[in-house]
Amino acid sequence: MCESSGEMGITMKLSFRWYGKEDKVTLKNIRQIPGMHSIVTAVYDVPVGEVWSRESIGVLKRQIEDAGLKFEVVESIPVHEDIKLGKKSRDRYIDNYCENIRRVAGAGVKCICYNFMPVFDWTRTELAHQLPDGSTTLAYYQEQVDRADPLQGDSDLTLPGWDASYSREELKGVVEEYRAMTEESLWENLEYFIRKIIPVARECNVNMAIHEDDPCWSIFGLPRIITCEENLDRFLSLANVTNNGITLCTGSLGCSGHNNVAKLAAKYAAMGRIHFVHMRNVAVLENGFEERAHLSSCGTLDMYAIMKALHDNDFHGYIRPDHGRMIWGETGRPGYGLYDRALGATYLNGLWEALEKQ
Ligand SMILES: [Mn+2]
Repeated sequence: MCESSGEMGITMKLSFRWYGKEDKVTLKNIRQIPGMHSIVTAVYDVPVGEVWSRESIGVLKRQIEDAGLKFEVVESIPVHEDIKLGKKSRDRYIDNYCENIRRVAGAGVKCICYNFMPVFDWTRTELAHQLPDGSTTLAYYQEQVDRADPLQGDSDLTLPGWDASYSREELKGVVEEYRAMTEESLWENLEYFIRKIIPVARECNVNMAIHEDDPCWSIFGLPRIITCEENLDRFLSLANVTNNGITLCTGSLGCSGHNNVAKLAAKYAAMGRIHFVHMRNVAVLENGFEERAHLSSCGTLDMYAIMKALHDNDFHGYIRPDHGRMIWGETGRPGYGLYDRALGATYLNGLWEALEKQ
């Protein structure tokens, strides 16, 4: 029986995203990945902005603990668009958000991942781009994004990751609202939100961990602000307390050649402000990027250097393999199959063990 890495003292806690009992990847599967500590999941049965029922939270906790794993990370509690847009109705949604923090903290959750991206969340143009080895992966090609501009009337294209609950007209409406907004006003709305939620997180002993914008540049002229070192510094200074931290997503930051991810990992880990890490390798291309296998030589990122930066700066938060390719004939949710993410987890274990022992 191998020990979970999380039980061996102050070290990283290996985790794995699970989409609930509808997920083709089962808790049993996940439990058999060596060193697995905790499950990363969320309540999916209520609309964005509403309060999660204690019952649904309790069911998740029970399922996960019955499988021998811990329920300590939520990804994510999504932020309602009215909060990002700074509408009058935001106060109600922020109250709900605070209540969700209290409720998941009450169930033992220690870390909450969220993002502040206008409308589109993560953006890719292909979900099953074939790599030379026959595996398929998620990819982003700028020329395809340019063709899918939601405000171009003659374009019927949509992109994966778009919120399907919006009609085309609604999507146009909300995109126009954001286009009328500057980056500075998005910052103001983020600060307003942070000032309300961080005191609650402190009371509840929960670490909030904002996820960088994915990819870390503006899409369709919409403002995006969690994109680079300068902006991460600014974000952390909005509330200069441990509970106001980040999810370091190597793929989101690393798809832009401007970000030195290992350097950022060292800096923010040393400050004690990285609570959660998404480890993913990407190949940075002239016209975008492709997600790749975790191994450093498969992409642009030096995964060893990033893990070393975390290790050498006493990182002891949660870490999970981020998206995986589809391999060995597996089908399912793009990026979230079992096999390649499990290979990724094992690779991360190997890097960490070597760092511990050297
Ligand atoms: Mn991520």
